Amino acid sequence: MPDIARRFPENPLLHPNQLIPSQERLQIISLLNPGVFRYQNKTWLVVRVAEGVRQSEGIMYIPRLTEDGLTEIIGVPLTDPDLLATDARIIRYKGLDYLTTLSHLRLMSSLDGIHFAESPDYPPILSQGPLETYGLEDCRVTHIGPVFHLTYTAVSPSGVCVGYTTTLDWQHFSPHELMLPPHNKDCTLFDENINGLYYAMHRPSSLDIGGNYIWVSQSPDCIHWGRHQCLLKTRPGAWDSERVGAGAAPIKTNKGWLAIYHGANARHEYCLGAFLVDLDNPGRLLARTAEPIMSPREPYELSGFFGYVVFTNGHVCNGDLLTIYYGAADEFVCGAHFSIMEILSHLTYL
Ligand code: MAN
Repeated sequence: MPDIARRFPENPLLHPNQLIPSQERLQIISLLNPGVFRYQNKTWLVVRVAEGVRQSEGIMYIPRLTEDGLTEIIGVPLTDPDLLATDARIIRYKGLDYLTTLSHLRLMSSLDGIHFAESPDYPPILSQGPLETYGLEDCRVTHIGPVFHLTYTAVSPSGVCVGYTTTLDWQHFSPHELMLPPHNKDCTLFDENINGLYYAMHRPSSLDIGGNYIWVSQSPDCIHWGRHQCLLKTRPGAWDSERVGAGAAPIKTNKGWLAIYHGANARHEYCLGAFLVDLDNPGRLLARTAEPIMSPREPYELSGFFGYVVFTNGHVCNGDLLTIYYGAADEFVCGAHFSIMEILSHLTYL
């Protein structure tokens, strides 16, 4: 498959063993899928820290939170006939779905965009309330005026939905809100209002008729979302045949808003592609890449917690240079450069 990414020679930038678990009884399984922003002349990552319980012989442990934020660990014998564990990420037990890991978000910053460190001045972002008891994942950060908007995946027994919070200083956050109900994830705001309205891309899922498509919606206040339009669908037989989901805030170019997205096929292989929407009407799709612009090929992308995955939800732009940060094999954080002009040249217009 084609690949126009220039990967950082320093990859992976972050390994799970580089940070300390949030509690002694947990271990960090993966550092992945960071949201990205610039603040105080530094590049910052909102890293997803996925933690699990060290497995002991014959027992599978499932971590989750109570509604009061306390960690609870369920132990299930591997021989239990009610246990269905065929995916490294999700298990079904007694008819209910659980995640094998529990994620929270941590801030890490860097002067050079390569070496990232945590600071005690910036506390982790932890689950709040009943809709986040299976954790917070895959945060997108959009900077509009003085406000940083965070849209992330909030998981609980009630489903997978889009959570939302804002901050001005990364030390104080507004109470977490439910932005879009289940099943919905991969939500990013546009970093400019268009015709006086906020715009967001997101990915609701339909189980039977329909599928895992990217939708675009608008809002007068970033609370009430409507005028929903289906924007980008999966393509049968292609690399993005099963699901598509938006990355970080689309990039404004003179040709339109350029969005980087992930697509997966039936084998759960995740690649990145790009599409372009109209500057004045983001519900109008103009062009899309036929082939991926980046596909898993390095050892750290091909094998890990969940292999054959490149997944991005954060980037920074500097002129023509696009730097994406991405999760590799759902275990490591990596970086890659692209030329925006080169991505544009790979688009096929509709
Ligand atoms: C889903 C999400 C992501 C993850 C990919 C690949 O889209 O859970 O967090 O990176 O799958 O496993």
